Amino acid sequence: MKDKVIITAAITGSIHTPTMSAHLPITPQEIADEAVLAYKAGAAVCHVHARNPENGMPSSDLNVFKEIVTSIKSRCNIVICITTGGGVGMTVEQRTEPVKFFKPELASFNAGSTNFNLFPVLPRYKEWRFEWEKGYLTMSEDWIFPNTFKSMKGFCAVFDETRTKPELEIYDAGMVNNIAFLIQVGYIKKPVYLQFVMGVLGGITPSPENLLFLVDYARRQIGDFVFSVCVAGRAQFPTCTQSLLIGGNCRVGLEDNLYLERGVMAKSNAEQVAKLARIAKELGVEPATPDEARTILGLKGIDNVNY
Ligand code: KMH
Ligand code: ZN
Repeated sequence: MKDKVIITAAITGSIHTPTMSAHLPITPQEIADEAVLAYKAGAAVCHVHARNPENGMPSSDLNVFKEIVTSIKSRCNIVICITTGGGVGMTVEQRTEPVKFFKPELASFNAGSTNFNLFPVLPRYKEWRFEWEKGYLTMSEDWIFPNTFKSMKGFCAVFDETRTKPELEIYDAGMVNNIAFLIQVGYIKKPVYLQFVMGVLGGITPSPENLLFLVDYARRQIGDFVFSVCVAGRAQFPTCTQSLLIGGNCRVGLEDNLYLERGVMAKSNAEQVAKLARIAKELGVEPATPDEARTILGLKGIDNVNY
């Protein structure tokens, strides 16, 4: 175990839709407020997606991103990690644009293509708050989340140019191999930061054995790295706790899990961050500050971003 844990709060994402929780932040103001509250609860990093303020649909609009990141930066020094995963149906260009423009310290980098399926939740809802939601979730049944080697090469060029550290999102074991290859050919430089993403239908399921396997496999393929775990669904807290025990970091947030505990919806990202911080402290692990996270991850610093 390490004595510090980097807690990331993934604030709103693009998996959940407004009907699913009244607490899902939608407007730039709501997203920024949630990030600041998550910081106060112990998060060192916030992972940021944007949504159309009118209807909550995932968006790649630079003006919306700008409102979010400038508002967060004006109030706290949390590390901002901008998504390049975007949302279902977005092009690679739309996904890259916010990193090109804002040059953040950290951004997600999806380490391979996968079936990214959201459709199994459809039968749970009879009525929708906004018209687009049902079609968006239905469309995912035929969606391959595209991260070909050609597009990953493109992402690497953008990350290099902007000196943005990639948070390498790994949905399944083969993606470890993709990263090892990108390191070998010089597109990605070590030391790397890995985010094991578990529980997406199309990727690996969360279990203690699977997390141990991924970490061990990555050690054999890549050598040393810093890692974190995020889980879609109810295994989020147990798997994050396992990550604490084996020296990893943790990502929580409404992006991937709308609940605080079984049957109890989270009212905010901060509630989830506070719960994880509590568990960590009980185990003798302190939440890292944003500046400590910058040192652990080797980030370029908040003075070198473009927002
Ligand atoms: N919500 C995760 C399952 C990204 O933003 O690049 C996927 C994700 C991808 O966070
Ligand atoms: Zn995301």
